[in-house]
Amino acid sequence: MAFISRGFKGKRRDPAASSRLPPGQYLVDGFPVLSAGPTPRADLAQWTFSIEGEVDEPRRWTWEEFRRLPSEKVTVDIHCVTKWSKLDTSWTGVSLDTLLEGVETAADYAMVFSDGGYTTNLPLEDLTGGKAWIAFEYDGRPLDPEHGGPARLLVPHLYFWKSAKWVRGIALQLQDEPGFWESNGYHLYGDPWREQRYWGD
Ligand SMILES: Nc1nc2c(c(=O)[nH]1)N[C@H]1C(S)=C(S)[C@@H](COP(=O)(O)O)O[C@H]1N2
Ligand SMILES: [Mo]
Repeated sequence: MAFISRGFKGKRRDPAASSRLPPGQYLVDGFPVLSAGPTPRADLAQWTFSIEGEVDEPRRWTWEEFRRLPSEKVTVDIHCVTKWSKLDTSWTGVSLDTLLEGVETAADYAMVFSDGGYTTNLPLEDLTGGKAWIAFEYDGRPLDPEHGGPARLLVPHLYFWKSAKWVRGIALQLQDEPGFWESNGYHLYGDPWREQRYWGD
């Protein structure tokens, strides 16, 4: 063959990356900020994380207590319902398995709540089994307030609106109820691989 290979320029489709992209998603450079309201400024001296609702005894950690819990570094792909995805994002956080250890509950659902009033719902089993963290570092640095600092939920197997920023706790519930975006047309569950973006998807 006499053709000279010039290599590819411009947009290249990396097959390994595209197999990791759920339907309808594209890769984004940078890290977009999507917030439904202003960025709350947490006072760490007042900050607590709670597990409440249908529990034998509510649990509550101060920031110091929370930071003394064992944490993990995780590298995960994230997928926003507005169609951007980011591969291999790296976080440090406390596994929900650690926070829920020993909690006795009849609940099957969780309502996650945040400073500023944001809420999001998910089945309790989507928070356990190594699938969810309360993250406090991104790329080895304290989480930026715009991205949910001091701490946010990270539940990467669901659309990123489930990863509540400025998280303050979880209410365990016997029944599923819509949170903020779920009450405004977003899917109750939000699996990106099944493209569950909106009601009826
Ligand atoms: N408290 C709170 N958490 C939130 C949101 C929000 O508006 N408030 N937006 C959600 C949505 S729609 C997305 S896509 C991600 C965006 O996170 P980022 O701003 O770090 O990219 O946060 C989710 N968590
Ligand atoms: Mo989103």
